[in-house]
Amino acid sequence: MAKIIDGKAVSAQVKENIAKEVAQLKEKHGISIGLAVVIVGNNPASRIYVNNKKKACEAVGFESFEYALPEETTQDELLALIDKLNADDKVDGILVQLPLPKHLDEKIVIDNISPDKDVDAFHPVNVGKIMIGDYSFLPCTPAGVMELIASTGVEISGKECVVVGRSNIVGKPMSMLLLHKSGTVTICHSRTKDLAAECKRADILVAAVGVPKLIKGDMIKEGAVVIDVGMNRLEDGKLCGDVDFESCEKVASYITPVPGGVGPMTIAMLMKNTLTAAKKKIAL
Ligand code: L34
Repeated sequence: MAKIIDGKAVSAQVKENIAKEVAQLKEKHGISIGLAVVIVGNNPASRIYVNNKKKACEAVGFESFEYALPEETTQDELLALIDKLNADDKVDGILVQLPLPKHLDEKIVIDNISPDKDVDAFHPVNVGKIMIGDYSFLPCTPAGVMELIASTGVEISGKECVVVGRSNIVGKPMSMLLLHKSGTVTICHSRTKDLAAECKRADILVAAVGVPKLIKGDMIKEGAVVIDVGMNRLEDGKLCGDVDFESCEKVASYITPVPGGVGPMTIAMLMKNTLTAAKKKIAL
């Protein structure tokens, strides 16, 4: 039976360390650190995630500024808000919760966030830095996954790492972080010919495709580390990952649950990036 990786516990530890540093910065430099969180429309899942981010800000000692905009907000209105936040000294980090309503262009919105305040690391400048291993800002979800793998003590170097999913926010940056730790990385996606065969080779498997319970126990290698980034809401309202937990926990050595796995780590890494942004501002 696999050991369960406790994302809540690991994230609590990360946040505790951040809180200590924030308290010191306040004392020594008298600064306060702020995160602006922008949410457009009424996506109930986004609302939960944004609330969790605000709670985390409070826990580590950041100020959070919420901008909850109506569904019918125009692109120009949203860009005007971002300009204002880019120029606001109280705001160290800017997060625009995705997905945005369909009439808004996510790419243009992200391009307009100042790269120095881009605590999601979604801006092309920061994405480029990730490619070359310069982590000014960590991509939150992949960085959280790396912390969870580190918590198991399993070495990445030389291991077969399989990432299922090729999104810009998870799959691609995830693959880069594993590569930088000298894993042998395979990226699988919807056109992959034999997904089961690819997964079966993985010492470390990261599932981030958004297909409920896609990865079954008979698709994974005995003793694999299995990380589930999936956050699917079933019709009964229950959350479910991309990994079929019941069958996989019998085969894996370590496995993350959903909820309580990667989600809380994404938020902890967002806090870390916001602290990084604030420290850069005062050139620490
Ligand atoms: N801009 N948009 C931007 N940045 C992000 O980093 C995100 N993401 C994804 C969606 N859109 C984004 C998040 O914040 C996914 N995501 C996220 C964050 C937190 C949690 C899940 C997804 C989370 O807190 N998960 C809890 C369960 C929450 C629940 O009950 O629904 C968990 O334990 O996994």
